[in-house]
Amino acid sequence: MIKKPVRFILLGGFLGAGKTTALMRLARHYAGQGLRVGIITNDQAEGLVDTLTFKEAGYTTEEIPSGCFCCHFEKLLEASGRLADGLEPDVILAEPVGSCTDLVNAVITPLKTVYSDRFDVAPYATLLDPVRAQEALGATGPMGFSKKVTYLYKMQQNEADIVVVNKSDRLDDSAREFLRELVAQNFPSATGVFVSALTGEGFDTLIPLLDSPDEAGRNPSRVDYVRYSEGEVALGWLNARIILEGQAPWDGNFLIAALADGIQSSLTESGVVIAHFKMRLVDSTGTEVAMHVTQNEGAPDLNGRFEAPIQRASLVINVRAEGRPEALHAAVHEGLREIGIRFRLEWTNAEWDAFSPNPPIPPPPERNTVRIDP
Ligand SMILES: Nc1nc2c(ncn2[C@@H]2O[C@H](COP(=O)(O)OP(=O)(O)OP(=O)(O)O)[C@@H](O)[C@H]2O)c(=O)[nH]1
Ligand SMILES: [Mg+2]
Repeated sequence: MIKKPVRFILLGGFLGAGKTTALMRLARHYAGQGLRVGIITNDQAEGLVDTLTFKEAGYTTEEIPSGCFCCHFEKLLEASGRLADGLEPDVILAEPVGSCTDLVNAVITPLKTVYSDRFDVAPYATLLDPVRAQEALGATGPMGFSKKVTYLYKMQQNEADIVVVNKSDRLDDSAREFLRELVAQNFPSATGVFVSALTGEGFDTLIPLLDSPDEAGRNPSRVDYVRYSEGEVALGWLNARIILEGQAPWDGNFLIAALADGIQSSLTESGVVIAHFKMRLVDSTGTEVAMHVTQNEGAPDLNGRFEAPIQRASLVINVRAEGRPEALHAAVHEGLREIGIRFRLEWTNAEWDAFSPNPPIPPPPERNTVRIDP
């Protein structure tokens, strides 16, 4: 039997812009329409918090670790092939790693041309965090990224068919108007939309755009790979998995907030610019609290609550930031040392990985003409 091409929706945007939150909302929408939804996640590292989020919500999820979709195009084909063989999805929702750009040339164009029998590619949308956008596009912000990372950031939106300003629940009318102008001036070829992945506002506008038969990837950009590499390697990644064990029970809600604050302060003191710092603390009953920070200043975003004191828990820490991996390592280590003393607990079984992403590789020209069927 000949299979119908699967609708392929890639949702890009910088680290912490809200891709996972928005994709969860889109997944619920399409599943609610009776469609089968498959998810593909992507990161420079393995064992992603995002993959767990999608799997726990019950979605069949494939993870492509250790590099971006652009550099792992074959793995993207393989992952969608596995979804097609098992789940036979109607829609694939894909989240590229938030430090990746040139997705139109490297992924969307080959999928919609060479593999049009397998994929029906949706217009390409990227998400923006409003605070980050104002910093990166030069409007405000003393604690913004360097020019190197800002180049990467701008190129991410430059190639989008739809630029989506997310987190609009935090915007008043004047901020909204300001951002509307900023997006229109900087990315005139894209359609601008405001949404809140948290509340659902604006999805009644975004979804018809994603579902429209408009051509995907109408704004391919000419990415300077020297500058793109400089931007990517200026970033640092840290992943840690740790067991925390106390001499006496402790308050997990208090601990995760204190640890977030300690690490955020240490990162800031060492001049590291936070892109996305996330943690998950899970107690022995399986209760968990997730924490996200997407700026150097401001309170962490905490989801979930422990109702009882904890004696033993597992902790996952992911930091993505502009800074050297050693500085990320030192800040996280210091944060853990402080809570160790304060809560009288020990941390063991630590698995650490701190690194800068590998420089990206331009897509080979034959990707747009020669088919590979892994
Ligand atoms: N206020 C508000 N917060 C949001 C919204 N969407 C996402 N967030 C928060 O922003 C933070 C980052 O969201 P994610 O969905 O994990 O962002 P991401 O783009 O997937 O991040 P990476 O995978 O690290 O690149 C979390 O604290 C979310 O709860 C929104 O519409 N409004
Ligand atoms: Mg994510």
